[in-house]
Amino acid sequence: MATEETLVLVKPDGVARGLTGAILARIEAKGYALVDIRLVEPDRETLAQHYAEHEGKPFYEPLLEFMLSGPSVAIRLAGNRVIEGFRALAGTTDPTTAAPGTIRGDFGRDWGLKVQQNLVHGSDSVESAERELAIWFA
Ligand code: RTP
Ligand code: MG
Repeated sequence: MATEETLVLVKPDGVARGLTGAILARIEAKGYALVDIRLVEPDRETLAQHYAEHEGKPFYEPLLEFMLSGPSVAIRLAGNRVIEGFRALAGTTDPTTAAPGTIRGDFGRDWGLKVQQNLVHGSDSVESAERELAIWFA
């Protein structure tokens, strides 16, 4: 079986708060392999592709504005069951209630803004990972 890959993003809040290193340390300590990593400043079109499934939702526009607010770090990450494994490391979407011990649970909270600023993105399926990796590592 070929080793699975996923797309991880350290979102603008994670980069701006200087948490990239701490997040990478958790990923490396878990044993996943960094295949590629780059600082990215996506345009609106790239983000619209990435978040196509959320178009029309109330948080869609604030989400794009947030993602345009500064650089992110894009990571191609590999390992057996890395898709579900990274999402377990990340924790649930809402950082206020994400379990302590997860990235979102330890470093995130509600800042009273229009969108959840939850530090990281991780692909949610093999299909999503293939689609998203093609966007960010074209
Ligand atoms: P992600 O895609 O970033 O890994 O996170 P996720 O699967 O846990 O969350 P998803 O439902 O895909 O939503 C994508 C991102 O949109 C923002 N969001 N804000 N009600 C809200 O304020 C809200 N809901 C979603 C978050 O930044 C979430 O990660
Ligand atoms: Mg998602």
